[in-house]
Amino acid sequence: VTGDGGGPAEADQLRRLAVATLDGNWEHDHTVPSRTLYPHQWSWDSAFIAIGLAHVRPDRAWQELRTLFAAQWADGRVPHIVFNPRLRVGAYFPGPQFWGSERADGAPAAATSGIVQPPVHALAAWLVHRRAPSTASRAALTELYPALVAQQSYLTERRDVARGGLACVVHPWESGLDNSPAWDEPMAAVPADAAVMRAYTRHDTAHADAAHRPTDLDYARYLAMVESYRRHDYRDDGLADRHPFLVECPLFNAARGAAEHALADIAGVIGADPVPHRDRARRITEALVDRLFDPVTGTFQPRDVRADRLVSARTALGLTPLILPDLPPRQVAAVVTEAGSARFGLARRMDRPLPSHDRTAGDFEPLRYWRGPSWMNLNWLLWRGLRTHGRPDLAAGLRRSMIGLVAGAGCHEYFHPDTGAGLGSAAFGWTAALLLDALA
Ligand code: 2M8
Repeated sequence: VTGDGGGPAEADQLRRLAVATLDGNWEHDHTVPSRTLYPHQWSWDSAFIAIGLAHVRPDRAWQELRTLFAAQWADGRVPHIVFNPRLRVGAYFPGPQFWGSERADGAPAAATSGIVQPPVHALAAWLVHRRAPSTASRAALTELYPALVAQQSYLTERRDVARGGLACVVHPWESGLDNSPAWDEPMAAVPADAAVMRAYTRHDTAHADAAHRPTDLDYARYLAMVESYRRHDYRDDGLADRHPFLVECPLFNAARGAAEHALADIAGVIGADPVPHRDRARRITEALVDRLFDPVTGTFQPRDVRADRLVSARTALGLTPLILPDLPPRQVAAVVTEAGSARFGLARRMDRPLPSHDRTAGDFEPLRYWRGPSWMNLNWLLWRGLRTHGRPDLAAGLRRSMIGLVAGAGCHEYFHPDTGAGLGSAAFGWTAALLLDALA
């Protein structure tokens, strides 16, 4: 699992596998993360997928983003799932009936969820353009720019519950790392009973081993959090008084900051003003350092806003602020130290894949989803951060490890953090897409 894709012939073979995976998951005007587990369009998956499509099908990369933003809500939120109306009821749980987005003000015509995911889309749009600049890509940037700005405004104006400059996630699904140990402490305050799940049929455990997925108790809490938000038609006023889960996530806010940097770059190309974006980016980075960096542990940790304290788990989320180009040197050094520690094992020659959770922790679970396995998107974010902050040596080590994962197991959704064995879906969109980016 530590190979580098071998020679050009092996790299070509991997590229073909990645392209075939993306082709297989292409559905009319978007890409599904997986045909079995996730048959609709997911928000941050589409951003990562666009980054990969830019290398082979730039037209599809732009279509991917356009289709997603066509389902943007009037308040600027970009829903985490856009449901495909052609699929049978029950193709995914919880489906459109559970979310009931049609009853909320400002929801689009398409059925969607009511929550969001990390805003990595402006960065994706910028990278797609940079990969293949053309008249068409400039037109696409011009078209997407107001929507990307509205996405950011929503998060800044409606989700900064603590008024400290950071956006809250109202559900672990919004973080993208559903059952990360980072959410155990804040989730413990969400009342739920695993027996609730007897009233529902989970779809995920029909396609993946239940031991590799969140538990029924996790799901009962996930549904309780959706119900709490849905009861108020997904409005954000008064969240502090009524919502059981409010957390400032380092990855989510690092993505917000990186988005402002990308919007400044985009503004430069389309003749808009980059300055407000650079200012906002600076304020987000300052707030991130101020509110989420723990000088004692030397890492970034989520803040549970209801309890007003940092969560204690040290997960890979803490490494992701490295994507911010203006992260101060002290925090850059701290993140690189944390990544290179026995917890995560980043090295010029990696002997094991990058885990999603501290591998020295008692609750590290090598097979269970976001509680240990290696994920291509977290690898990619750290890889990008290392290049941004002048660590090409470590970036090269991580890149070899990423390529080695797919060379050893295929385009799996996640990988065993010791053996590199493939887990979850065997034909996963962002794994294929980000591999193409790593191979470029
Ligand atoms: C996973 O999340 C969904 C809920 O949104 C699920 O478990 O059903 C996460 O890995 C998330 O990050 C990802 O976007 C989604 C689709 O790949 O699957």
